[in-house]
Amino acid sequence: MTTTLTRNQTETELLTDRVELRRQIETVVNTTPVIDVHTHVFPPEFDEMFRFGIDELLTYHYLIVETLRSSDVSCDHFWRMTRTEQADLVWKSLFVDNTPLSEAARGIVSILDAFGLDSRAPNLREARAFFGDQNISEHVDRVFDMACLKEIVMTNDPFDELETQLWDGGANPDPRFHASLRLDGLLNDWEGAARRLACQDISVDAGLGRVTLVKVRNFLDGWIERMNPVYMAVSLPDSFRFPDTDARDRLIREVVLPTAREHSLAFVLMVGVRRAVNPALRIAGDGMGHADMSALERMCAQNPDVRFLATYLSRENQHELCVSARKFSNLMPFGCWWFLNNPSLTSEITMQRLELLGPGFIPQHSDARVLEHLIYKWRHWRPVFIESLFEAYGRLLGSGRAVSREEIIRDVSRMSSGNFRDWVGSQVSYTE
Ligand code: FIX
Ligand code: ZN
Repeated sequence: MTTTLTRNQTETELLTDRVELRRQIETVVNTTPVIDVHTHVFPPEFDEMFRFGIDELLTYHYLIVETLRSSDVSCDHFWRMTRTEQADLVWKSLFVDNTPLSEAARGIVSILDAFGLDSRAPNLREARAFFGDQNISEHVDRVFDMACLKEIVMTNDPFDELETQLWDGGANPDPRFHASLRLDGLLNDWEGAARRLACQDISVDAGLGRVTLVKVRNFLDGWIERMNPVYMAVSLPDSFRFPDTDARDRLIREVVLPTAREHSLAFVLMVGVRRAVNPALRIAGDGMGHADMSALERMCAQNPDVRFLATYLSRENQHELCVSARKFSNLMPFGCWWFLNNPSLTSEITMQRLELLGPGFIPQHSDARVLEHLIYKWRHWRPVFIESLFEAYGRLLGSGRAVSREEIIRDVSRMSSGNFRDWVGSQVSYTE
């Protein structure tokens, strides 16, 4: 049941019935295309960096750790196996010998189900044949459709040799794939960066003298020109401080922030990762820790003319991040990162953000590494978003204000793409 009210001479259908309210939220969320603001997915033009299909999906680092916990295979042995053997082992351990209850394992079930493939199959024959038969460009379109995605942001590392070759060769990615300039190599390992810069005939001094700072700045300017990124980004440890006394601090202060300001590029901070807690697990070996939010607050306070996007890995930082965002209008919280991307936590975090920030945040990003991850990450997210919005609009109704379908569309569009577009500028499109 809906009530019609005439307000400012506009007819607005107010959703006063909870069943109808829920139905409208579901329809809007399930049909509003999203901009995925942080992924590790690349388009087919990026050759080997374009990852798709069942073997890539099963050798996702989330599933590798789960496999090594439930089989007798050692890390060393696992890394000596071919990718096909690794995928077979993951399949047997997590999907045949066990029930795929974890979020990452359920993700594979959702992907297989989306393509009509059997998640109870005793081996990967059928799935391999299916993915092997796909026309790649049609497959990419289909995945974007299935995930209801409009555009995505890649993670582009200017120190990655393969990637450098692609950009040097005039890479021209599918316009749905936006670049982002990832600065981990520069900011988290200055000694290594100095060596890699030297290999590119950019000689720098370890002490970060004035000439070196200019060279690093030129390096970033060059990459911005080549990649046309939508933002610059870095992942940071839980021990991150600002100000600090290390090379990272000087590089952020004297190179990155001026670059952000002059190119009008947002700076993305992903905080709380403890890299290589278990080095034997390689890419799967990172952990997490609770970070000091006052570092970000100081950065926002000292740089009111720079726009920051931030995500924190620890559950304990989520409430603080909301409070910081209330204090700094140049700070946009985004996504439920990595170990947080499980329904129990995404639902808690999203509710907390709605309560403290209204629609002024970017609720989710996928962090997908393999094309078809986009399907499960977004399909698992939408029911959580629907529940959270139903709770929030339902409470509003209880307080005496019903919303209209148009208002739901406005809010969902804002959170799905509008907030990001406002932050990074018109390079990305607006979802209406
Ligand atoms: O630093 C990052 O961008 C992280 O998201 C990744 O490095 C991490 O391995 C990941 O895939 C998390 O989802
Ligand atoms: Zn990531």
